[in-house]
Amino acid sequence: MYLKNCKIIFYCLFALPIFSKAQNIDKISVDNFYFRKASANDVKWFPAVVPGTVHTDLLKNKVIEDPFYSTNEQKLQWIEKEDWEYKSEFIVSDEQYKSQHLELVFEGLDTYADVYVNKVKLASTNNMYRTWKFDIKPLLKKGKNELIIYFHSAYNYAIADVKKYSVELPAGNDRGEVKTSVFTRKAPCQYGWDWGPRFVTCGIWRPVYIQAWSDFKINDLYFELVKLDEAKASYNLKVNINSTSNKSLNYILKVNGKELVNINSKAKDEITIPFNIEDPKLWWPNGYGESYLYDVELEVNNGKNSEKSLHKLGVRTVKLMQPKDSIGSAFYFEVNGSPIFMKGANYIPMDAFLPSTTLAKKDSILKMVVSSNMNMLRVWGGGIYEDNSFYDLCDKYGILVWQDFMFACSLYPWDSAFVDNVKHEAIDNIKRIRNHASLALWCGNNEMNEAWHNWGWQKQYKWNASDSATIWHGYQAIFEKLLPDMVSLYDNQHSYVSSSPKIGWGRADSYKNGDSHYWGVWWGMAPFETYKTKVGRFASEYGFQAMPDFMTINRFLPKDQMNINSAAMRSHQKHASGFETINQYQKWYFPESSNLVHSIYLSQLTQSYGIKIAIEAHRSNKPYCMGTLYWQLNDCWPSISWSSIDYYLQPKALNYQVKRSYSHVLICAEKNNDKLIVSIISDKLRAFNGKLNLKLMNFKGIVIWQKQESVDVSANGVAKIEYKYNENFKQNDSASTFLQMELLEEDSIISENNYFFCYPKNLVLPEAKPFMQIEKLKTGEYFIKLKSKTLVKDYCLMSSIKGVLSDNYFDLLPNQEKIIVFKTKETISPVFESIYLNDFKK
Ligand code: BMA
Repeated sequence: MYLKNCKIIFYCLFALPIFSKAQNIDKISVDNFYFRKASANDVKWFPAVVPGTVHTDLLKNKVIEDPFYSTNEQKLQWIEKEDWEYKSEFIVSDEQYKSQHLELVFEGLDTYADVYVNKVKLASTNNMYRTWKFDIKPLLKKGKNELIIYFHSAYNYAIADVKKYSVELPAGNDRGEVKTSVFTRKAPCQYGWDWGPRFVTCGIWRPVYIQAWSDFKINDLYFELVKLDEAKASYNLKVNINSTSNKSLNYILKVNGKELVNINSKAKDEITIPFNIEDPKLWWPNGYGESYLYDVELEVNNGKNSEKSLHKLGVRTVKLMQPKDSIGSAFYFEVNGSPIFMKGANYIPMDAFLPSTTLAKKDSILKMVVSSNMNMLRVWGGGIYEDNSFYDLCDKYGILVWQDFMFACSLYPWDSAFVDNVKHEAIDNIKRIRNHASLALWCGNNEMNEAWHNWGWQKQYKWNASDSATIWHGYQAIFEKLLPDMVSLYDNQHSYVSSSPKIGWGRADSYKNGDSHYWGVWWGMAPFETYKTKVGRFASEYGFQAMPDFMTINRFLPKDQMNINSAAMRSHQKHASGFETINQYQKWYFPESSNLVHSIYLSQLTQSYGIKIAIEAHRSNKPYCMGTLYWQLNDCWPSISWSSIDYYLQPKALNYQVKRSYSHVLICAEKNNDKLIVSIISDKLRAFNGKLNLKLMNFKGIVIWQKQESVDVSANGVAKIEYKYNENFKQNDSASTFLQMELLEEDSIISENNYFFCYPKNLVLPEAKPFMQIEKLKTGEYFIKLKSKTLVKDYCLMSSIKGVLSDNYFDLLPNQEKIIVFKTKETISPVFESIYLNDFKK
């Protein structure tokens, strides 16, 4: 026994190190950066944070005030007109210096950067979306080395490009004196948007490091699913390798720790490794089952050194289906062979200063997305191709991603240098994102096709026929040729559409073919009810603004500017007539507000009321309509916008409503002439029998009419039950009754909703005196128990401290207890204030 143990110890101490292989890549960190304004050479260098931006570095060094506070945005516009320099010293050890290759990698440089190593100019970059790699071995020495990056003012730099074009290219959201944004491959929304500030920043916005390696290196992998059935998933793993020696390499592939492949190859640049996963566990989107991910490890070694590449692989198929039918052409996604109704939102960058978004913040918002019952986000084309961590989280949480290429609402140049730059950008990002289980679709641009046909540009910019032909040819070259070609070359497993939408909302065809952006509500000032008739095949944009939470407003408004007309408030509302539009709709549906808190509350209710109508219309028209993505999920700074979650991740009323409206099974009602139609929309992929409970009651809880029905709901189907309105409901006062709807499956409630017969402002709500009891649990959470003798309409709880409420902006039904859970990290006890519609005078 003793001897045996000795052997084991010997083996562990001595044998393992002898047999294990050394890492083939040594990563040299490049940090300790400093920066300065380039025009003042004698000015001292300030410490910088990389990844970062010049604005956030200036803020950290107290050179500028908080760009998001008050009207500071205006004061900080000088920064974009300056050039900025960053420098770092890094050490290359003797051992590292012996490597055959020393490769400097920038995962992102924003944007026009001259890169110098030991005072020698290495390169000039011109695209923030590209990964830049340079073999710098000949420029390096052992020991201390210097890296300098000189950022040209993106604004000044691109003016020369603007001048080269004989026509003006539209860029309506660009608030610059000269519209340079479309000439620069840089996040369009940095130049200003109708929800965002203008901060044309610069900096090393993604990681930078040096890779020291010899003989071989894995460049990238591609998991190509060849066949999927219940018994197995067959893949071709395409490994792009850089092998500089004549010796063969070993390739060892493990899935969940089990070795599936162990082969030898002398391949120099590419090798295909077929492998099978038996009895595959599928990856499903949120709501449909587990989003299962396999751990895949590819090891490449030459007997001496090894490199390992780790991946999370979701086994699934996702296809965009666009069959023609008697009405037009459908637009839906099939996941693992089943048509899936997409419920989600449009996603914009989470911060005007992109690297400021922490992983924890991304994780938090994606958890909110999951708990809102969403299964899709559209990464909108005016921002960025997100960081890898974003797609990792989407894989983990089962959130499908509709990925736009970064082009929005404008027209772009077509010269060969620009197109070539876009080509490399596309290749970099397709390769980076294609293996994610969450990826569902590539889309060329946001609204550019619609804009070309419907936004009156030809007249506005006075293009003649030949200008128009050239511009349109330029558009086609990128969106109808280059990008689809790159997608089919590097990612043949995902579909591509050239523009979202194909047809603008002003044309009837928009509701018959493909995806649609419906902006008749908001931009067209149409009433919310219009959502019921303007139902497209897939609603990829529609939305309405609301003010953010009071806590958020408190953070960006000075005390003396706490009103809607103050300069500070107006500078955080980027839509020219945003407040006026909110007010107009509010007047149609809700009582008027008399102070700021009420304005916040009512604007949020108005937004949530409108979007509820839209979602119910989209879902009850399934399968004609197969998706609903409202505009917009989030904010990039504290602002008044279309978002449902604000910059500080404070949910608006809409966030709570979406959770209800996106439930896996939705029950809703709709009056149609003399009928009231109750719809049950099921996203379950199996049929079920449900028990429907309907109660018409007054606001004191007296039941006037009730009905129980057994309803068979088909798999992925919609069941509609019609009630004669006159017989059942009309005799009751529509201003003081409502229909409570519940759907049960095997005695548990799977869906509930309330239908009111008139606008909220016309309801005759009794005075409410809800009872509230707060209990602190041992876990640190609070239970808020609420009960009332009368209906409390649109009950909003406002906490004195930061925390998360399990529900808010709900209807508290008469005589029914409701328990809300409040989670907080703070140690002081919360105090809750309440607002509800009953307190507003008609
Ligand atoms: C949509 C988007 C954005 C814009 C939003 C609200 O069409 O694509 O361009 O912010 O409208 O106006």
